[in-house]
Amino acid sequence: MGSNFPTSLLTTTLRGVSGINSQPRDEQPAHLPRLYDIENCPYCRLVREAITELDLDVLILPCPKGGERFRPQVVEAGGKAQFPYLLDLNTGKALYESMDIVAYLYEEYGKGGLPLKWRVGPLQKLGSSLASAPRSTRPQRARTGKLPGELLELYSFEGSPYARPVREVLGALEIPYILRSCGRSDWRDWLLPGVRNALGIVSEGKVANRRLLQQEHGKVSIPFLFDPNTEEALFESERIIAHLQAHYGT
Ligand SMILES: N[C@@H](CCC(=O)N[C@@H](CS)C(=O)NCC(=O)O)C(=O)O
Repeated sequence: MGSNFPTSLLTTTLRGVSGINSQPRDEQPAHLPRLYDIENCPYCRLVREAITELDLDVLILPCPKGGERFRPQVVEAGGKAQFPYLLDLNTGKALYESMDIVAYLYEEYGKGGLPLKWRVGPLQKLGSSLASAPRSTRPQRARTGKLPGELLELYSFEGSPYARPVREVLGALEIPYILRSCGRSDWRDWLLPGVRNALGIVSEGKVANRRLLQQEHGKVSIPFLFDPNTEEALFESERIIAHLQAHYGT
């Protein structure tokens, strides 16, 4: 992935374990919470980190600069173009402000209250802004692509340096997608897929989406894309990006 990977890894490293570890959940909410999101926005990143930590599946509606597909929905619903914006049809709640959204998600879907680190909002925002810098040279403006008939499903976790470039492409093309959370909850989850393979270790972690990948597709490797429109199931970020460009690119 050329120059793409090192800066993505740097962004991940600068956030430590944030957006990597998960508290596995037994079931998902009835409706997917909707996140109007900008991939490279440091405030949206914080919300996506909490989404990984809470092991939540959500619907991502990309709103890149210059985007016309979903941005108007936010202005109409909330009165201004500010991101992140969360709309939760399970409770009817609609929120701006990253820290308010994180606190809401923990209150509604968390198990033990808001973790200490999330109580120091300004520090998190500063850390996330620094971590966003290495990716600031990536194209971030909308290049609106074709709208898939059925929603794509991306298996990802916020800290994955391989999943980030895929999310950036989906974001720029303004392609909505179901984000299937695949954070880590077990030491085996930390081994790279090739190492697990070589050692004969099967990843039987507690995160449901990881288990599903293992059971249905024979391995856990992030990112993974399922495209119901072409019925393709794809591992490997470069293959996924090529698929997106070929089918939905402009
Ligand atoms: N205090 C807000 C700041 C949100 C914010 O400034 N987001 C930027 C994107 S990083 C934004 O909405 N910019 C307007 C735009 O993109 O049109 C929060 O923490 O959520």
